[in-house]
Amino acid sequence: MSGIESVDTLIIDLPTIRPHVLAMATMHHQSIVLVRIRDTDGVEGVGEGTTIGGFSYCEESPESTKLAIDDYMAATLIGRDPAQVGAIMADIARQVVGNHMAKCAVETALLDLLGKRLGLPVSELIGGGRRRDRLPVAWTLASGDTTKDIEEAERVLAERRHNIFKLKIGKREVREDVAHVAAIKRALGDRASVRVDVNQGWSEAKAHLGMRLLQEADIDLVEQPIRGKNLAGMTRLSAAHGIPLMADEALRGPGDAFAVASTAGARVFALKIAQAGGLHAAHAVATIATAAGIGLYGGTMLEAGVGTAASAQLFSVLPDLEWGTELFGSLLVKEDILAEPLRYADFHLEVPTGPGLGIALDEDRIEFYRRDRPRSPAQSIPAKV
Ligand code: MUC
Ligand code: MG
Repeated sequence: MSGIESVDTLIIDLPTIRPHVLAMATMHHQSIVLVRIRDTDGVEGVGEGTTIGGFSYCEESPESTKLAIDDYMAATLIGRDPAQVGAIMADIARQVVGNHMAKCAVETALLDLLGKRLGLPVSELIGGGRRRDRLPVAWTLASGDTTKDIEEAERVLAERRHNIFKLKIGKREVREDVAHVAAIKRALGDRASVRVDVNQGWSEAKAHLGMRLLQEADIDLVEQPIRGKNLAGMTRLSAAHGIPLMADEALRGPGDAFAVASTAGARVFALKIAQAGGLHAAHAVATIATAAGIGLYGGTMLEAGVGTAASAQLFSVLPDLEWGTELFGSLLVKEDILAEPLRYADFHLEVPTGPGLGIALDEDRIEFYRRDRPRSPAQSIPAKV
């Protein structure tokens, strides 16, 4: 039997193609935590733990993710049979509360390693196997400028890359934000689905106004308008408006999924492997949603290639993905760390078919973008948002 021999982590700061403006942060780069787990036969599995905007999205940051793996999870992994993914993750769960991004990175690496050993894609190891080879993929318009957003949407529509757009709002006054969204919807018309993500930026009163105005503007979906912890408010908003409310920050794993489903707090769930605590936890969230008649959307924490491939493997096995996915993180960074880029064509992402995650790493880019590489001040990427 081969055992796990080493666990290594790295923080990698990847500049974005443009500033990405969200209600709680403006991203100029994406910081990912790459985990590499190697067994005694020299087979390596990789995983990614990624959040958004340092500590501004949730209680985890790239630095805390790295620390959780190095100081609290690695010892549990060393010497274990890498095939026992469930048993290893259960032991980690007993020792570490929360830290979902770190758990996701570790579980992803174990599944990648196991898939490589067996010669099977991760999709064949979870949830009954693959049901689709390509996933519809949305793009987020978040330059902060209406004209630029319309130009960007027209460009990617013409390239047949995306025809679903998510707009990040919640920073400005409700009417100003809705005017921005409505202008984009008017420009795109029926050629695209337009949705918004408020990232918890509104009070309940603002959300009532916003949802009414967004419905009038023919917007298809409103993501996390108020705090994810305010389930009663989400239930009231969902009941009051025809436009569907999608839960995102409210869903930190199966327990939250059960709470939101049983209080009718959302009609759609954004499924995120990082937020749920891994692929199996995200699959459980999906099962709860399906049982409750809640639609599914394949969400992202804006992971780069490794996390995007892992999410794609999971989303490829789900019975129904009514709202498509937003697995575009790899396109938001100027350069990804994959040897071969993920393939986006005809409004879809192709799910990699090779063993494990079906990807290989570009070691030169990893060396170049790793945060701990010595560099001159002029070359440095700010470590914090
Ligand atoms: C979020 O809150 O959904 C997903 C797409 C995007 O632009 O931001 C993320 C995070
Ligand atoms: Mg969101």
